[in-house]
Amino acid sequence: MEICCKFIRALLCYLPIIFTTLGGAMASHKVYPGYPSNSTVKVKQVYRTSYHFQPKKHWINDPNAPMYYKGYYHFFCQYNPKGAVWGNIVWAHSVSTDMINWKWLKPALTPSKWFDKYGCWSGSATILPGDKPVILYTGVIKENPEPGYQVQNYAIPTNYSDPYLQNWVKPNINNPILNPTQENVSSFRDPSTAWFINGYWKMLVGSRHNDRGIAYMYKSKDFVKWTRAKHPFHDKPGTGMWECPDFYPLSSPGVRNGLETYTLGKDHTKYVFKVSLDETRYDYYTIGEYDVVNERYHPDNITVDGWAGLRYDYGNLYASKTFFDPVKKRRILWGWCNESSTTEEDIAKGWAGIELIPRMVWLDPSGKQLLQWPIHELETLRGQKKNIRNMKLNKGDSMEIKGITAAQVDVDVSFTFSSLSKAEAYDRNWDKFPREDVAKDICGIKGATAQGGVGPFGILALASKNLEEYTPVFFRVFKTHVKTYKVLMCSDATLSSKNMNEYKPSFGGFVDVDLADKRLSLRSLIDHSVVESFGEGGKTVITSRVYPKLAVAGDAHLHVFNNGTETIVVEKLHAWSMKRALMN
Ligand SMILES: *[C@@H]1O[C@H](CO)[C@@H](O)[C@H](O)[C@H]1NC(C)=O
Ligand SMILES: *[C@@H]1O[C@H](CO)[C@@H](O)[C@H](O)[C@H]1NC(C)=O
Ligand SMILES: *[C@@H]1O[C@H](CO)[C@@H](O)[C@H](O)[C@H]1NC(C)=O
Ligand SMILES: *[C@@H]1O[C@H](CO)[C@@H](O)[C@H](O)[C@H]1NC(C)=O
Ligand SMILES: *[C@@H]1O[C@H](CO)[C@@H](O)[C@H](O)[C@H]1NC(C)=O
Ligand SMILES: *[C@H]1O[C@@H](CO)[C@H](O)[C@@H](O)[C@@H]1NC(C)=O
Repeated sequence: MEICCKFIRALLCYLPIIFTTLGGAMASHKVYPGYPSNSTVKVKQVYRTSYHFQPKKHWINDPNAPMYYKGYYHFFCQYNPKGAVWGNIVWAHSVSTDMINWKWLKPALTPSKWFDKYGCWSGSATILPGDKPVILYTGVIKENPEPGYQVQNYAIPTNYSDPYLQNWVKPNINNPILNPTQENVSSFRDPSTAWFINGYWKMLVGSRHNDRGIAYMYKSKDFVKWTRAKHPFHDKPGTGMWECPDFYPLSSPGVRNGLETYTLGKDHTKYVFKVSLDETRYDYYTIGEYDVVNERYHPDNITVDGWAGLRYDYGNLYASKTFFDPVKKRRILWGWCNESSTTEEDIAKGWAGIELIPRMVWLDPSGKQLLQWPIHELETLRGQKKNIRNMKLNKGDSMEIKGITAAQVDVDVSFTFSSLSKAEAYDRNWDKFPREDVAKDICGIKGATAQGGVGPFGILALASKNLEEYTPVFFRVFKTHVKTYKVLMCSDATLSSKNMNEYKPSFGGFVDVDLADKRLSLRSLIDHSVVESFGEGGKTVITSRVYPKLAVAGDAHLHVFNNGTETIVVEKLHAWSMKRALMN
């Protein structure tokens, strides 16, 4: 039945892609009239995270303008100060010395001028010479056409001596810096961080023309008068609106140090271009080259352009943004993780949305994809530790990891096996699934309960005592008809909770690994209602939101398991109870 439906969906996919109109509402968020201003009386603590970024209450979404300034990391995000659903958006602002413990400041930008009267939407920071930060953001000047008439503005701090940058001004002169002329006035948003090359500042703005997603490039000598480059920087038919474009240089393969954004176009050859695709609500990137002369981006042919390609996260991550940390010379990725609960549940909780743990990103030694890893500062929250070495798991075994707080834990494990001969056959019909969903669809068919050959093996996160509820995160190895191996990683929320109303997908992604050493590693950051998992050192990352009824707080358990015929050895496991971060 399940499989049958998937095949019908796969067949439908062969028809030309038809994009649905977005039903009138704000392109990115459903609008619930009245609700955005329902104030929260009492915030429900159950499901609140203990070490992921979130405000004391209410709704957050896109990360905005992450940067470092005079000893502090600054983080801004889209925030509804009045309620737990999208609306009344302002720029929340927090500062930190480690990106883990945060101090809440007053909002940096709120609608106050004719050029942002109906909203201060997403944007980015650029550090101008002389250590002068400037924010570029989208202002909404009219409610129509829906989701609003969009322009680009700038804001600057009023006091550069204040390391908290508590006050920002939006000068009347020169704002808006960009008015749509040929661009679609209601699909024109999310200015990127700017870079400087050959005497010009350059930046990108996301847009669309019919079903063609577009990143327009603009250039300026003085940062206030901008003109559009002749061609789009990059575009692609059939992909719909491009939100939050991000573009940055990469160091050589395997080198963890990041590069300053302003060095774009200088001495290196590889770049990342990322967009958040409104139609699918995932973030996609390609690795490619920057043609400085023609002001265009060309994805390499080893990465797939067109959104069947690479994602930062195969679960809930959207509207991400990177910045260069000049202190530790690394590029850091911030991503928004929305709730999987219903709007009614969010209103009852009094909050919605978290930001994922900031991740360091760098180019994999293969040059074919990025690697991502939680910033090392997170490790300062590690407390009570549990270690396991060389423990065998036969088919059907599951072993509890005791002595840690399983609802609030960082677990890092490597699994080994002695042979690939028992790997299940990869069903060639699966390649008929829509390409961007193949891994997810296979995870849907082959869950942890479908016994296999090499795998499924992994962890059971947020498990209730008698396994009425659990969220398995696991690997499964397939052998293809041409005798190569495919490694699938799944994070399956289907059995996470008895609650029927929530969004409980089984997310999946393939892991590009050669298996020569017959070893696979998994690190999961488990935090009450989020399971953020890094497969094989950050090659494949999947985040799930889950809301167990039984496996809460002290009643949550953590297991390792194997449901394949090949014996799996837990070579090493480290699990740390996590302390609570100082959070806003
Ligand atoms: C929220 O506001 C709506 C419309 O103003 C009202 O009908 C509803 O009862 C409110 N809900 C809650 C949970 O307060
Ligand atoms: C600017 O910030 C510095 C450092 O916080 C502070 O001492 C000074 O009073 C501020 N100046 C103004 C005009 O607010
Ligand atoms: C312009 O954007 C709006 C809002 O997303 C969309 O409905 C419309 O189809 C777009 N028009 C074109 C020509 O792309
Ligand atoms: C990909 O690009 C490389 C370098 O430009 C080229 O040598 C190779 O033939 C291309 N491969 C395909 C499949 O187009
Ligand atoms: C392993 O497979 C068996 C048989 O399908 C199933 O009953 C059991 O729940 C599975 N274990 C896990 C951890 O899913
Ligand atoms: C997060 O929520 C789920 C369930 O409502 C939706 O299916 C996703 O589209 C949504 N993701 C984003 C980025 O809004």
